Amino acid sequence: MKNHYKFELEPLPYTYDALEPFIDAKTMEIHHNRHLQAYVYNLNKALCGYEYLHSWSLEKLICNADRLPADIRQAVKNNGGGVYNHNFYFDGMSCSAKMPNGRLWAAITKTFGSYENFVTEWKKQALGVFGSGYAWLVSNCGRLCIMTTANQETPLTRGQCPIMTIDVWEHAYYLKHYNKRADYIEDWLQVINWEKAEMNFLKTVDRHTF
Ligand code: MN3
Repeated sequence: MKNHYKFELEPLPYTYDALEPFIDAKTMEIHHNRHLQAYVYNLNKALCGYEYLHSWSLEKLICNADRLPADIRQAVKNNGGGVYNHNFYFDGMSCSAKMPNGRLWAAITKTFGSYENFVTEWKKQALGVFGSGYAWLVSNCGRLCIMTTANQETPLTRGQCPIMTIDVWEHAYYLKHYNKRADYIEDWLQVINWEKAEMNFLKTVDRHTF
């Protein structure tokens, strides 16, 4: 994946209909091919006149937004966050979701008491996002917690390492689930890419404990 200017629309690792019946093909197509495409386009548009920023990674742009020229700062925050968050969200789903049994699973059951408790807390947080945003499972030095971000803010700017995320902007579910975010969250729980989440978790554990 190209991780600096000129940013590109990263193809999904599955087809648009792969997550049926939980997430419908039309929602996936519009979400990826229009919403994410617009974030990519607008991020490039903001950066195009600033050659010295063309080698900066997406993470560097997001984490150093305060160092950016004032006239593009908000556009890079919004659209850079939009690209980062959507890539994370799309990569974090799978049509062949297997229940986990690795170190993340052990950490989840240890932190929350049980998988059921984790799901209860996850639903509460994802439902509680007022307006548009995301719920995240994050790791801080290997310690798990669930957090939310508004609009296109990322956990990176709060020093948290993301493990998995659910996009709760209405465009992520409105065509199929209408206003019923709880039903969408329930369906999303069926398509978590646990292998990817495990990989993300191991990266944060390795970084801090070895
Ligand atoms: Mn979205």
